[in-house]
Amino acid sequence: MRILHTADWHIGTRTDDYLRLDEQRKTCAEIVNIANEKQVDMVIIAGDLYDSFLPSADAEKLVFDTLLELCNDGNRPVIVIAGNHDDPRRLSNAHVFASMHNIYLVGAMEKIKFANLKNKNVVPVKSGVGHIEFKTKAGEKVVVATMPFPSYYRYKQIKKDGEQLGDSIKEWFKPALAGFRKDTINIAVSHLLTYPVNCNPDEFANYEVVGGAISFVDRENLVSQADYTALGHIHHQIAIDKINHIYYSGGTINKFFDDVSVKNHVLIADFDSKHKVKKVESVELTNPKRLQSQRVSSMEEALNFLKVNTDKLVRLIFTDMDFVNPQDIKKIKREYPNVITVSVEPKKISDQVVVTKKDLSTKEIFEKFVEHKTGSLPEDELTTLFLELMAEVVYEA
Ligand SMILES: [Mn+2]
Repeated sequence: MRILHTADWHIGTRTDDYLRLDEQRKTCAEIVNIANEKQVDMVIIAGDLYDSFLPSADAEKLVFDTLLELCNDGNRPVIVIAGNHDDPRRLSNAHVFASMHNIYLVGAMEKIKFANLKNKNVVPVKSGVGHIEFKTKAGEKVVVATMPFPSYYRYKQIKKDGEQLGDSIKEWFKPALAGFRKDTINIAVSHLLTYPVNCNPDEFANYEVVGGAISFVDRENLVSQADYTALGHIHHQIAIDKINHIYYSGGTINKFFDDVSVKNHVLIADFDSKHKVKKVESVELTNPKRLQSQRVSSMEEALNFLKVNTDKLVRLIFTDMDFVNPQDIKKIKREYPNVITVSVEPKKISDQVVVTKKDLSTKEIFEKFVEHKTGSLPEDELTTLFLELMAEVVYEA
């Protein structure tokens, strides 16, 4: 049994105002090719299929076309869960049609419905709340336990006093994990942040900013009896736990200019006859663009940079120029369609000390706000409560 694990496609996304759909079309085709060439038996997409709750018609078409190709005429199950960017209901609305093609669009923790498929390489045989079991022609059995993006809001629950999200997630995941058996290959799928993660401290600091420490799920809670855990949400490929096989596949697009060094991959996991992971292979995607933000102080410098960076998407920032000729900018945009943003910084801004909200932590912003309104700093208790609430809001967002 061989699975392909991918996540965070963010179909329909833009960088600044630049629509990335053409690039995503190529990446989707590349993923289909990999699945075919590697003769993958099953595909798992661990959330954030779309970039927004209301994807464009073009984004939806690309997703439907790609899922249909991936399922290989119903021979290869494709399991998709909702990420925080997906509207769980909108995603699962198409399940009623998708399931006839061996495609499963899971938005919520409910019983996964399947069609009666026959004479296909891998067919669904039974299901329950959050899980589904498949059987291959060779007789291998696979159970996939799904947990779409978990938040109190999505699971229609009110956070109780002293309750940790991580503990609740463990409870919510239970009915899905109940599908696992000793005689099956057991695969868990979710879209969340977990710790500890095996990445450099700078990256980890970024994740903490995104999720707030309160929103991280202890990886111990994910281990359970899964032979492989396919995660989404973090756009870098990370092996959280190589012994228990907990992986983030990473995304398939670089959305931000600070992602410059990130490469995109899918993961391919092979299971042996004893249901254990035999090998996990990372396959790099060649179509996602690299992004670079470049500061230049003259037109000559800009052109020299652009001549050797035609393969990247570029944000050009002119510094130390009193006046940039709009004709020159037009010319750059015409000759270098990969330049997606041009901006001009007023001279000497670097000499001034400007403190913006970007330089402050959420705690500092809150304290400054309370001090401004009341004349004194907030009590520690109030700050803690505020940060807890913020962490949940940010996590959901
Ligand atoms: Mn994402």
